[in-house]
Amino acid sequence: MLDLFIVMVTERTFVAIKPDGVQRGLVGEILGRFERKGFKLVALKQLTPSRALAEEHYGVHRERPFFAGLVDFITSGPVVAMVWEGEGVIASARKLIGGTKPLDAEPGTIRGDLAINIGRNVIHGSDGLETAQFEINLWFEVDELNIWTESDHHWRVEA
Ligand code: DAT
Ligand code: MG
Repeated sequence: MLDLFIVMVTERTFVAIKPDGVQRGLVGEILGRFERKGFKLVALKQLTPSRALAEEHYGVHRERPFFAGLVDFITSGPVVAMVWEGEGVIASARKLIGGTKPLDAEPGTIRGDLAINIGRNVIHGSDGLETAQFEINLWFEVDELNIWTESDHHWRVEA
């Protein structure tokens, strides 16, 4: 008999706490905001990115004047890389994160509350569906992504 399992994968996004966030002891604060919102954590690891990984991750910015400094910064120490899952998680994570320039980011957002400088803005989040898929594949192996259901799932998401 053939058992056929169809796994419905809801939207996922890639989020990374940058070296400044890790050095400043903000990992718990930042993780907590995504947890409290109700999104599901499906992958988490700490690593110091290689230059190759950083350059690929920020490839769209390769020609920008800040690119070299950005790669130096992101490879300077441990990063906490995550995948969060849930309906609308890509756009919602960007809202939780706030604008790129922390001084312009709204209070209540991660960057608005926890950062000052554009080059030290504590967190990265994918900016769209294709970017999210690209970045998840770049930072994680398939077997690092956990398929699970929160015990209180029905209290978060209407059945
Ligand atoms: P975001 O991280 O909000 O998606 P982005 O993709 O435009 O922003 O840029 C990637 C990162 O590069 C950003 O988080 C911080 C850095 N960066 C962007 N613009 C910069 C600038 N003008 N000077 C220095 N760093 C900059
Ligand atoms: Mg970006």
